[in-house]
Amino acid sequence: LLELSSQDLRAHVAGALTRARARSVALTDAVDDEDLIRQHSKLMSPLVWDLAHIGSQEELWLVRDVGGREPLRPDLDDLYDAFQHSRADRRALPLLGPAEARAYVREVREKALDVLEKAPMSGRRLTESAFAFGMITQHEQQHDETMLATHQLRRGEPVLHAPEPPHAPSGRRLAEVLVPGGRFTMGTSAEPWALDNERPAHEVDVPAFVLDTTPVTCGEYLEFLAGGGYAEQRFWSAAGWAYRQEHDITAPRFWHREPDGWWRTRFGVREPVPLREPVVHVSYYEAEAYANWAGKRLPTEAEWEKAARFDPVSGRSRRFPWGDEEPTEAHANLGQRHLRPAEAGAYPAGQSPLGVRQLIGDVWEWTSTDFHGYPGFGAFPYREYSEVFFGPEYKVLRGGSFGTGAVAVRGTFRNWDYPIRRQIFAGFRCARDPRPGEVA
Ligand code: AVJ
Ligand code: FE
Repeated sequence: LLELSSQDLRAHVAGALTRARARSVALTDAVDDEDLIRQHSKLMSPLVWDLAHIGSQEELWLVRDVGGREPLRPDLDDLYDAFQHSRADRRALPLLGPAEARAYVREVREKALDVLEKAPMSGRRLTESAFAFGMITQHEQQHDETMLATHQLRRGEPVLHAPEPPHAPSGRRLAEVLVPGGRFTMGTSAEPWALDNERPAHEVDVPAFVLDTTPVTCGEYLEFLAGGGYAEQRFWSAAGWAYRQEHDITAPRFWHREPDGWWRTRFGVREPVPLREPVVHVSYYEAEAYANWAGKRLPTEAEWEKAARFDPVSGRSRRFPWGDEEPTEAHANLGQRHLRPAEAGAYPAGQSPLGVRQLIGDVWEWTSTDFHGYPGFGAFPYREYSEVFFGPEYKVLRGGSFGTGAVAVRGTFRNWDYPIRRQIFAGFRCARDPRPGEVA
């Protein structure tokens, strides 16, 4: 990215901003005004809040900070500050209405594109300006994924439509692979749009482990249900069992038991639970219980990243499982191109050198690691991006989902959430220690 000429860099940034905006517009134009201001769940903001928040952050970081321009709407700073108001409280704020919010984000975008035309795109300021544009592009895509999760929570007729994802190719495939032990480079100091928590690059020794080549499917998860997975405390951690009991959780979110089997609701469509598709909308605690039931465990974050980035031939950590090229439609199910995960085993072109598939896209994958800064972590551009979340109450998720924008995920990207959360597009894959004799 930083090797592009300043004109090409401007065009690249403008393209990424425009794609994010097309998605935000599609997500907010899909419903009527009443739906935009409604709070569909206390876990989520009204869609109209996300929209204006996207504009407000863009005003702060691009128009004011990079561009040094006068504030457009300083009166909005507090309203759209995520730390001032919890999601559940945002509905009651004197928010911009749908038409005002649309006009506001358009006006901010015009100014931001003007800043982009005039910003120093070479020399020392380049890295900083390019990062600010990258951060804001990713921020919009992250809120687009959040808005997609809000769509999943809304009731009513389907309003979003997309083609079906590809099937998995037929033929035999290994169910698990051995990832050899040894040091690898985790995190990055080079990726220009990496956020603070992905930095810096550092060496980690990861002993040999065995990893599933695909995420756990709904069909496999149904065996856990049928095998008493939700009924037997021994599969659950203490915190997980308390949560399962308190909320009487007996299946993934959006699943319903009918006389003829298990069904689910997906963006307003009722359909039989698809057996070959990765399970989605499970909490960390359910993932952990499944892994225990299966005689396995969840991967650590370092294991996940080693499987996704380490090239055993060169010994180098790459940007993506398939190499260093940006994701294409052939590599991964990203960006809401499809409205569901693809069958387990799909996207052979996106597999890692060891044959691990769908690490990027389809479903976010719970890891067993708490969210912390890497050795040498430094917060930027503000502590609230990630540092204030470090600690044992958040678990790290990796790899992105079908709803994650391609610019907002990579082999080093770290997401985090509470272990009880199920409205996000989260699934998991299992790992285990090698058996005696399994390591050469
Ligand atoms: C990285 C997805 C946890 O949505 O809370 C959006 C991203 N940060 N606005 C979130 C984010 C500020 C963040 N996650
Ligand atoms: Fe935000």
